[in-house]
Amino acid sequence: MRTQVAIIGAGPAGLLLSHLLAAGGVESVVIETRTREYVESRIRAGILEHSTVELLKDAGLGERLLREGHEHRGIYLQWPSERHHIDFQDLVGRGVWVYGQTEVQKDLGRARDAAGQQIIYDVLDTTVHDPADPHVTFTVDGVPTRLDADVVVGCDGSFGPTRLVVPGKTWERTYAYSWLGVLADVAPSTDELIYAWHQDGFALNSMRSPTVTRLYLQVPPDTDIEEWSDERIWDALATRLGHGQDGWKLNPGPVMEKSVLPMRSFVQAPMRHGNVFLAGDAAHIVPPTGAKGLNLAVADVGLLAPALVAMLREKDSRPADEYSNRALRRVWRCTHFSWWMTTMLHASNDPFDAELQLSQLRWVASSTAAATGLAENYAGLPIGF
Ligand code: FAS
Ligand code: PHB
Repeated sequence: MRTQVAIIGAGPAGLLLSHLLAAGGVESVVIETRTREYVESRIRAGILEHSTVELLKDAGLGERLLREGHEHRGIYLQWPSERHHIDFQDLVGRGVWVYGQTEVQKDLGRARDAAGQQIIYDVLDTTVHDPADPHVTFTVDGVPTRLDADVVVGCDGSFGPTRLVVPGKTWERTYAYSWLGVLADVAPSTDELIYAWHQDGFALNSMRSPTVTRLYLQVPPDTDIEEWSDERIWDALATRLGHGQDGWKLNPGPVMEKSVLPMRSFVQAPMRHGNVFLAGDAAHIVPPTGAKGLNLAVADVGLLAPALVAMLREKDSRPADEYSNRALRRVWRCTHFSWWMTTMLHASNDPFDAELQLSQLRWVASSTAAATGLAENYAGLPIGF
């Protein structure tokens, strides 16, 4: 098999890259180790930055998003007996959209089907060879297969193989806690997201639709989900989110899914070696507190797709040569912001930390300058920042 761009991974980065390359007249083949059903059913991100929505709209992928998604002006920051709205629209003139990654994934899959995109699911033993003149080998239906390409892009997520053929430096930070994520079949108890600091631990009240709520609890990193009954989950959420405070009530409901998510920061640089590139979680991981993971993947692809079109169609390699440095500027900005939100909001056992966190929260809630800093990072900096 031969193509211009071999894309490893059919997550949002991989499918969006194939979509934007095709729009630029560049052919690709996508290979994916899981089934399509599995990829589309993974419950992950829920918040799209303004620039992500603009890019998806410009790529012809915004119709259902604009119809079924919900635009939010901002978020609430909360700590015991206080809740403050941070209005991104007022502060920086843009908000964010609530639209689940599962829906983005389905929209991308349908668009690629309509375009006749070749996506090979259920592959095994993916290996990238010869970064200078790359090809990919893998097994599908028991048949060893070779895919030759001008370029290989690793969109293979946090544990994919492509990163291993891109030499460079890595940075990693793990956190002393994880998130317990809950999907509940109940109307959200709030109009916009509530990020709550509490001495028992952080809690987040997010959502997916007018009838489905998404919630998270800070838990110890080695938490066994079996230790958390639905009742215990709802009790902890009610305590941390301020149920009964100023008349506000948390509506409990049937839990449809619950899982424990690890928290870590990871960056690999550079994001290119020869004609092998990295995009999305393959190159960087952020703790989800800043709602940056999916948006960073989109931003990488928003830079890489035109660079590869220039390289392969116009024989202009300058944008591809600049890709890694330009992408990493945003990666580090989002890595810092995700670390800042995480360390500001997650309880530790250190009373000094607690005072620092509460002071920072009071400052952000009362200072336009501080709130604007949060707003411009959360709502998202322009692609190519
Ligand atoms: P993805 O991981 O989505 O896709 C990579 C794809 O490559 C996968 O489909 C994988 O099966 C495939 N692959 C891996 N190895 C392969 C191989 N050897 N051969 C072929 N294919 C291979 N972000 C948020 O903003 N908010 C959240 O709440 C949030 N929650 C998350 C929860 C979990 C459990 C995880 C893991 C991530 C979460 N994220 C969240 C981050 C997430 O949304 C990612 O940022 C986003 O999926 C990145 O997209 P991709 O880079 O496409 O990586
Ligand atoms: C989500 O809805 O899944 C979500 C929202 C905001 C975050 C993390 C996750 O910071």
